[in-house]
Amino acid sequence: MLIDIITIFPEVVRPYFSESILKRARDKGKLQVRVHNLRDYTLDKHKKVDDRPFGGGPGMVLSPEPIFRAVEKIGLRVKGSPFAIQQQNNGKASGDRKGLRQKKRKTKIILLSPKGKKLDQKMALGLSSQEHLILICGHYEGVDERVRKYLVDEEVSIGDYVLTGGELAAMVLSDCLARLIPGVLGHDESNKSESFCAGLLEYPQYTRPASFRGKNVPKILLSGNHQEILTWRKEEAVKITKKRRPDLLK
Ligand code: 6GU
Repeated sequence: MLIDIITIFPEVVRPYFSESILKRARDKGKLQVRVHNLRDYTLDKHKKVDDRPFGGGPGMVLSPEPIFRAVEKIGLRVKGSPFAIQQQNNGKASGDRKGLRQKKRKTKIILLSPKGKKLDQKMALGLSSQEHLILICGHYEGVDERVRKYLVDEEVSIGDYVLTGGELAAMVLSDCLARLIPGVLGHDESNKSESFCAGLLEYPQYTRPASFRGKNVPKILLSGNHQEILTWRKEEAVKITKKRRPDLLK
């Protein structure tokens, strides 16, 4: 999978992909991440990416020009993307790519914003088969509506709260997707969504020592009886899910 991230804070986003499972996914060649500075795509000599809202009101709105230019430029470099095809046909790319509906487009363009559809594991599974994602990090009071209307395929939020920008959301989504790419997780870290406790909150885990400050690990976990341990874990997972997230049991 290739993920292109368009942001005004590339230096905030980049380091996250150099650690842990994200780094491993990249090292294994399963994931490629490119972080682009939106300012590099401005035509304005002051590299201005935003402007005041028409109609008045507080804050600033991200302008359409740099975002369209960034997406077009990134798309052109990817073989099979709608922009590459469009360029072949017309000799130049245009923002009007939504007229060019293909059965299975390689590139999906996602805007991260609190107005989007809420991310969950099901949405992540659907996106994880995509070859190429372009993630646009929204900011300030908003993004010019024409970006939504004429450029973006999907708008995604990571929950019902407001963040300063879409950067954290882009990292959350990328992390969640990377774990779903086959071969990224080792055998020992098998994906919980495939396990016998799929859809449930995780059962309690313990490690050594068996007795810590007088508090003991449940005996069953030390029994060596794998069938009984499995049963216990399932029961515990159901119990905690009932208590904290009854909505997940439906
Ligand atoms: Cl994607 N962006 C912002 N700014 N706030 C959010 C969000 C995204 N998802 C939840 N809150």
